[in-house]
Amino acid sequence: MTRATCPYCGVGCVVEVKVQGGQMKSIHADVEAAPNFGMMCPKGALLFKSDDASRRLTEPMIRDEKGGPLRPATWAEAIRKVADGIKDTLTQRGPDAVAWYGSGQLDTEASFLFTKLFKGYLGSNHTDTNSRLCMSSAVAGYVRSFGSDGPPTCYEDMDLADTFFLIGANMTANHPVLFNRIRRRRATHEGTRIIVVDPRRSKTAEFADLHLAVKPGGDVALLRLLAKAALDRGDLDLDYIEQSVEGFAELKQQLDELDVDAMLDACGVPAADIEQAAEWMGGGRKLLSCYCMGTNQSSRGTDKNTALIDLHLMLGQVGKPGAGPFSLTGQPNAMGGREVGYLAHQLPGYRKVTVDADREALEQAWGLAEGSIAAEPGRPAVEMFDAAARGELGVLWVACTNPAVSMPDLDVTQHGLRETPLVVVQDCLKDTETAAYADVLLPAATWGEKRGTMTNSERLITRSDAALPIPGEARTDWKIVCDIAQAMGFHGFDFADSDEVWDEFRRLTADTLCDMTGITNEQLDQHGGTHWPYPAAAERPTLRRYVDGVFPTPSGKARLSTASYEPTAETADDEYPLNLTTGRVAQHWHTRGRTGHVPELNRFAPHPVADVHPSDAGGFGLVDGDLAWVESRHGRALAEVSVTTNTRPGLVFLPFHFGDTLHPETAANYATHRVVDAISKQPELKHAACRLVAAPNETFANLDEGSRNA
Ligand SMILES: Nc1nc2c(c(=O)[nH]1)N[C@H]1C(S)=C(S)[C@@H](COP(=O)(O)OP(=O)(O)OC[C@H]3O[C@@H](n4cnc5c(=O)[nH]c(N)nc54)[C@H](O)[C@@H]3O)O[C@H]1N2
Ligand SMILES: Nc1nc2c(c(=O)[nH]1)N[C@H]1C(S)=C(S)[C@@H](COP(=O)(O)OP(=O)(O)OC[C@H]3O[C@@H](n4cnc5c(=O)[nH]c(N)nc54)[C@H](O)[C@@H]3O)O[C@H]1N2
Ligand code: SF4
Ligand SMILES: [Mo]
Repeated sequence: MTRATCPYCGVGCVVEVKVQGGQMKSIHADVEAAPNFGMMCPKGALLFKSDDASRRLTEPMIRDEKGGPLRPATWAEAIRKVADGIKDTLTQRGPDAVAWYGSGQLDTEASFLFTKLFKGYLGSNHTDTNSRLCMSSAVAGYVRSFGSDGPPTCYEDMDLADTFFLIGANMTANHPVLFNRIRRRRATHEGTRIIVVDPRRSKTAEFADLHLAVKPGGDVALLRLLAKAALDRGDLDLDYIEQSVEGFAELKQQLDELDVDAMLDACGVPAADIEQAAEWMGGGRKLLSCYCMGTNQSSRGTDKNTALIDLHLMLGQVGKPGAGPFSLTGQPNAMGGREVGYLAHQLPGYRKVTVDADREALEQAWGLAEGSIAAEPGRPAVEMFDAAARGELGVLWVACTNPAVSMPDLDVTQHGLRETPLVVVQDCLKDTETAAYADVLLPAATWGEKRGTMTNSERLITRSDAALPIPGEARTDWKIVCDIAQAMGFHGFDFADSDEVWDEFRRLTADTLCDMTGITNEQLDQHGGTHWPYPAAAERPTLRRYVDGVFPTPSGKARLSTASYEPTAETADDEYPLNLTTGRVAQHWHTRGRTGHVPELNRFAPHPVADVHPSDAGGFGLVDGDLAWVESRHGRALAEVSVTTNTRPGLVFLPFHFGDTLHPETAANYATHRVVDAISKQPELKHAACRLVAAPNETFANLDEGSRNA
């Protein structure tokens, strides 16, 4: 038996892998072990069937000319090509032409070393990741309200809350083990209430005591109405506000002057339902809010986050058992990536590139000359690909992510990949949509084959071990970074193993807000996991943050915002009368690298299905089961139509899992757009104006298998 952290969602389930005859035979979870205590979802339980040897990239490959064929290469040749390409680009075009696009699925060790190489040694802050499409509004929200990233809450709060406010999160599909925990609480604690805010009647909404079918993008209007109701009901915790919160007078004035009718119209939720929700959220009941992409993937993502945190601060529901604003992480190590500072504005240990002392601390620790780290933030993901499309990049190194499916507005993204002279793709599969653009393919070891560390949604750090040998010539991600850094002549990358990398990173967190100096390799091997903060001098890890009501802001108080409702970037009009939202189904993980090859999962979702309300389908001449193009101003995506009242009139829901390897023009992201939140730079993947066009001559090869969104 080998212990590993599930490579899928941010719940971070710890599982036991059983190997027999050189193959994975089964996956179990230990009932005693945190964080999942014996629970798993079908995706996790079927992991042992998810490795498709025929698709594995087991040797480096090189394309000698753009668009030409790939050929096998030795590591020496591939490393040389990447190292020389970076060196030449730096000399000829400077550090702004060198970029890395990574992933919240890399382990902490690899994410840390990519950050160290690019920001420290190459002088390029152009490192960003798919977390920009995922968690950056949550980061911006926490920083704006609390002065620091990182959730205040932990999973134990789900065993203690009275009211769950799930906004923009379809937890039955996407954080299933946590949703089970919430349901267990309701089953065993009388009076527990679950409120779900989602424009769709998702499976999660079906379990709710109250479903608020908010208009797409209407969350800030709803949250302000809830704050006003709390104020009017006398539910505010004035002592807490007095001691721990600033900005109350301004927000109160905003609420006093709130145009209630306009806000009711903007959110589309009946006033009586808002009153009911306010009653269940107030009265001193322990309130736990869980939120995810419905709040983050918005041109108002930071405002949505802070308006929610404002509500918690005014109700005094922060830093108490069973209470708090809990941002659910999507990927298994997106939290760890934030800790190592892999986003374009960050540095390891929750430091920032713009802070002199932060840069100096790392330059000293790494033995680099003063000024080695650039003081300007790099380009966030969408800008990075925009720059690529303008021909401004010489090297783009993509690791552990499939942007040719997952980035918004794919035409621009794919153009950027074509325009960049040296595209390096580091993946465990050879035939991803992004690999089609690679000039060098670097074969990576994947889950189950390597040792490494991850941090889940509740700041719990766990360690995975290798159950199987690494196939062929593949190497671990952290080792590939070291090999290339060393080929460029850099010292500081001569680690004997991944434990040494962890030790270097851990020490760099000393005296920072995410201090992990107490979390040694030995400890990670003994325990199921350990929360941070955990300074070496502390007796135990910190389960909940801000319990003393003191926040890492200049005044020590949390900050209320005056965020106000603004519509989505695109709104429906005569030409494009519908609103497209995109998201996930329970069976698939992102671009289906694994789940697309597990028959038990794929059978239920073999191709994209667009949920369309009956009042909309007829107008476009469509009936259930038809194929149609979901068309926007940016492009179109093919899907099977499911006519269902689970979506609001005017709203089309399309999963983004399917890329061109399934069928040309199926990716939802051909139809999404590139507008980002002004603060977090997260793209608005949840809203684009669209229309439907019947596609009677199209077919999916596997149409007979049938499927319906979960
Ligand atoms: N099965 C599965 N699980 C996953 C993943 C996966 O690919 N598959 N991916 C993981 C990752 S990386 C992430 S980030 C998470 C994402 O987890 P979630 O955020 O739960 O997933 P989504 O389906 O993207 O979006 C959630 C909901 O937001 C709703 N929504 C759309 N617009 C709005 C709006 O304006 N307001 C509100 N309140 N809601 C809106 C959608 O209808 C949808 O039901 O899941 C993780 N878990
Ligand atoms: N329209 C729309 N678009 C979206 C979203 C949405 O809701 N709507 N959600 C966004 C969000 S939240 C996210 S997180 C992204 C996810 O989007 P991506 O990150 O593009 O999706 P994945 O399919 O998880 O890509 C991971 C890649 O890493 C490879 N891989 C697996 N293990 C390893 C490993 O150990 N090492 C290396 N080097 N490679 C490995 C896999 O084969 C796969 O190619 O999509 C975003 N895009
Ligand atoms: S809930 Fe998430 S972490 Fe747990 S088994 Fe399922 S996919 Fe894996
Ligand atoms: Mo995500």
